[in-house]
Amino acid sequence: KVTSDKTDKTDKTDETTPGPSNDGEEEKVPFENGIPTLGFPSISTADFQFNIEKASEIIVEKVEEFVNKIGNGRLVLVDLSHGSKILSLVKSKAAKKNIDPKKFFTFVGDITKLQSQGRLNCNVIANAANWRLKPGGGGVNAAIFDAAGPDLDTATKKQAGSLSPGTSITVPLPSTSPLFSKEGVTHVIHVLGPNMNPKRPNCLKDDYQKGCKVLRDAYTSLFENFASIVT
Ligand code: AR6
Repeated sequence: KVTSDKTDKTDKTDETTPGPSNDGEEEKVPFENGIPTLGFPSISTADFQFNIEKASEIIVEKVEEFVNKIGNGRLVLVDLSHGSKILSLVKSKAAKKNIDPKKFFTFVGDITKLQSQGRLNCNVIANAANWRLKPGGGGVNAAIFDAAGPDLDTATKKQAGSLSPGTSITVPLPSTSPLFSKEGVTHVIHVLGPNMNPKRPNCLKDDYQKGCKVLRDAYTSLFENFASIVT
């Protein structure tokens, strides 16, 4: 008798399958939609070359500070791959804190396709922006501006022409943007983190005292802006 008729994929080498990054554990993440949810990338840790160990400490510290100040809202740290170092560092540090796992979790997927590919509705997403708030340039910034279409650039320009490191700005997305209509994203929050990459403007040249302060300010600003949308 053949007993195994399971169609589940157990191949954990599949890097493209979106979902909660519970690596091998039972799925615990609730997929209820309609809950105010911020999907955010790890600010500054790729192109801006910020140390991921230090960044993971700051993310967990700031999540712990804000997770109970956002009503019934949720915070979700997103990255593209199951191999993401920042996701695994944050996951293990958050597990040691008293943080409700329904209100904060990590998620593997493309932040511009969370609903269509990952069944996770984030009504707000954060962007790791550049100081000029310009489309393109690679990373999550290029992905978000591409997915949102020209509406995002127009709406962004109405709010501001530039950002200082450690600050963020909320941009309501017009309903004509595909990111709104296909993914249910109503707001994008652009965040400018500290830059440690000498090839980018305003490099902090390894000054992590300043860098950590700017990254803390960036997450404070992001989570405060999310709180003012949802509470
Ligand atoms: N979905 C989810 N996460 C992503 C995606 C995506 N589509 N794309 C990248 N990430 P980065 P930074 C993750 O480099 O370090 C730009 O050129 C990525 O794996 O986008 O703050 C801007 O114009 C990483 O974990 O942002 C700025 O000049 C995280 O997003 C500069 O890069 C941030 O990576 C900002 O650099």
